[in-house]
Amino acid sequence: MFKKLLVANRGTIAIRIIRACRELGIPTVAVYSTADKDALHVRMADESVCIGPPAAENSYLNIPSILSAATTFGADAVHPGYGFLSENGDFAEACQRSGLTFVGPRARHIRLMGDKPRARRIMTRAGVPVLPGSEGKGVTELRDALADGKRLRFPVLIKAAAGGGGKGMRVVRDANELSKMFPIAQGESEAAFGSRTMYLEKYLERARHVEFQIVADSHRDVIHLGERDCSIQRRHQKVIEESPCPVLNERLRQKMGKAAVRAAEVVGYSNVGTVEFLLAPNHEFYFIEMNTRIQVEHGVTEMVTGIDLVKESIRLATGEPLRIKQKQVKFDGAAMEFRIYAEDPDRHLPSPGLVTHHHAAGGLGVRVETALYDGYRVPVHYDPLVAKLIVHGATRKEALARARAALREYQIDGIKTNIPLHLKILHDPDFIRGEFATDFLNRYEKSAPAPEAAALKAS
Ligand code: MV4
Repeated sequence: MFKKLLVANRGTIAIRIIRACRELGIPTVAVYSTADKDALHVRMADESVCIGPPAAENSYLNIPSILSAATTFGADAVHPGYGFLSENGDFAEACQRSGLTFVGPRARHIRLMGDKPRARRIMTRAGVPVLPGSEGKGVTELRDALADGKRLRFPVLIKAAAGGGGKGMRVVRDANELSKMFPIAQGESEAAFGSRTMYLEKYLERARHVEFQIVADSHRDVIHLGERDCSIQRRHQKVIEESPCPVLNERLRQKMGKAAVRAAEVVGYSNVGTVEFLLAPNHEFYFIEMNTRIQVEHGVTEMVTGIDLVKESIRLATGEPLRIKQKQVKFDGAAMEFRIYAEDPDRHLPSPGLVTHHHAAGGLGVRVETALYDGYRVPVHYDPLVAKLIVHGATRKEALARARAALREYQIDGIKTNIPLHLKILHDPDFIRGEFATDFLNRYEKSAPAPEAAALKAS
């Protein structure tokens, strides 16, 4: 086992990794920016080191700074968590070159899955269904994009070849819109990822976003731990995730699970990962991308399987083989995660500042992952995710009841959060029935009236 692990992250995931290391008996080193000197992950780790100023580019994304912290403190492993350097192939490679084990897949697999057109190509060849879209290496010229748009028939989505998670994504409904939006999307992709290469995909309306958790060892053994429905998103930021997906039957779960395992197997993937699919209303499903990291919503899968994914990621990084077979994976009940963001819900703006009072909800089937405490100041420099409330129940109905009770109990004073939005969603009849798709949250946007309200006006 590792002698010491450096946690190359902050916030909820840094704390989650430190807890896993405690259980495994591995001492931890926290890194922090000057904006995070009072952060909980710094207090919880065995040792800590400042790696730079607040701007992430100079601290949590500063590869030389993090590597020198790891070697100075005698760490032999680095856990990147999610976000920041977690899907940076250069960082994974630099760790190995410095004699550090990167807790995650090999650099090759990070790069491969980071190139979305290449991932689509590999999946097509492996018999994993993908949506009709641009072939080859993607498109950089408008005239090629227009040819693809015509072939695919509108509406289509413009996506960044180096993107992911919906960043820089644009729906276009005709050739005129495509001509206008293509250069804009390219500019955004250039700014965000340093690449002007895009690809087009047929736009699937009213789909559900269903992703499978996979776990793979470095001996080519791969299993899946079921799915998470992540359809409830706002501007490509997930808000609620749940497992099981309310509309999957056992036959479809097995079919999609097999496709997810196949996706990991064909490339020889190792460690934890997520295969994202879109599920159409007619139950056809399509691979959209693979995430080569532990995800924010991993806790949902942990609650239904009882498997600690962070401990697994660390064990797998040592080269340990998988200890369970697919048949031994047991799914118990239903779990949901509610992401609590420090944000002003009306104005859609982050709401950083001083937390004057924090009381986390508790009780049977209630789990809270947070970096908040009384008197903590939420910095302006990073992602506004401040807590994750995860509930588990024997049934989805029980999980919903626990979520309502827990969200009423949860108190965060001093900053604004989206807890009121969660409580509204928890009373939405379609959400309660499990009948929702990726467009669900539009009805909670000020600009778009709820379908019922629109229907009333029309009548
Ligand atoms: C799509 C799609 C429909 N058609 N691709 C968003 C996140 C990224 N991983 C992929 N995403 C989507 N890709 C095609 N071809 C729908 C989504 C999508 C979505 C789109 C609009 C509003 C909310 C959404 C939530 C989840 C997925």
